[in-house]
Amino acid sequence: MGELAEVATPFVDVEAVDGASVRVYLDGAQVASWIPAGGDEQLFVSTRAQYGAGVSIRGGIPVCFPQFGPGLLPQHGFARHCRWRVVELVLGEFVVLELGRCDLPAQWLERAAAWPHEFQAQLRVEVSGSSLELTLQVTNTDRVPFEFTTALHPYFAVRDALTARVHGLAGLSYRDALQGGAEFVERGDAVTFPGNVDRVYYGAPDVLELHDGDRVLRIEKRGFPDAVVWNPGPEGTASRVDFAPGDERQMVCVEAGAIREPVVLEPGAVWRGTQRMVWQS
Ligand code: TA6
Repeated sequence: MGELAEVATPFVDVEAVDGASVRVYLDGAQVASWIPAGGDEQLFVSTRAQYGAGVSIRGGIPVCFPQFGPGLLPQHGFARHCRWRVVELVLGEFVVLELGRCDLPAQWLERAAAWPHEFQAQLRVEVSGSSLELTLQVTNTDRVPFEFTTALHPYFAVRDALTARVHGLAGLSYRDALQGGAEFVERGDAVTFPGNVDRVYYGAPDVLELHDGDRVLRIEKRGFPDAVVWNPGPEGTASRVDFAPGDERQMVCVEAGAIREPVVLEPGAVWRGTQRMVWQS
């Protein structure tokens, strides 16, 4: 396990024999680097990102659980602010990290009072060749059913967000956070990022494509019904201390989520959602 001296926050590197690699921080179980075999960095992390206990790294792949977006809990839930434990590591293949209610730091136990459930969350991160696969598994270890919403929130590095396009969402209904949560139907062939874009697409197909110049990233999902696209635009980066000016041109988020309909989990039941990214050029 590695540790960056200046930030003293532990991470795990998984390096496949073919040269593909991924770095996962224990804080937030946050993937912060993915380099496919023969490729270069596919994830964006801001130069102003903060690291360490309790903070979420600006970029990489935050885990939103047990709440996506704002609500009773703080924005995106508490999982991204907690230190996860490594429970399995197969060098060159995958790592599994785990979080349970017993792992929540004291300040989060208080703030998580709105979601007082016993749970076990596991994130499996597997890297190989041109793909990266993340599976979030949630088990209800409580004595009563509980509900949650969730997302895996990758920040993909792009050469220029102004020319990046996401294909596969045409004709779908979406909720636009920038229009007070009003719902619309996607009329374009592709979603573009001329500025701030913040949408949840309902019942999204399990395969989307991110086109960035001549580069194509295939983004697959299983178990997550919804997809989110986000770019903060210049106002969004200016209003957050952990973004640098101009970062909005270097990233787009294409997320897999269970958002419109909360997942309802009975005691002992298990839910799984997977997002797989395949670098195609
Ligand atoms: O996934 C999109 C979104 O929920 C946006 O509404 C935007 O706020 C973004 O995530 C980032 O949120 P954060 O709390 O990390 O600044």
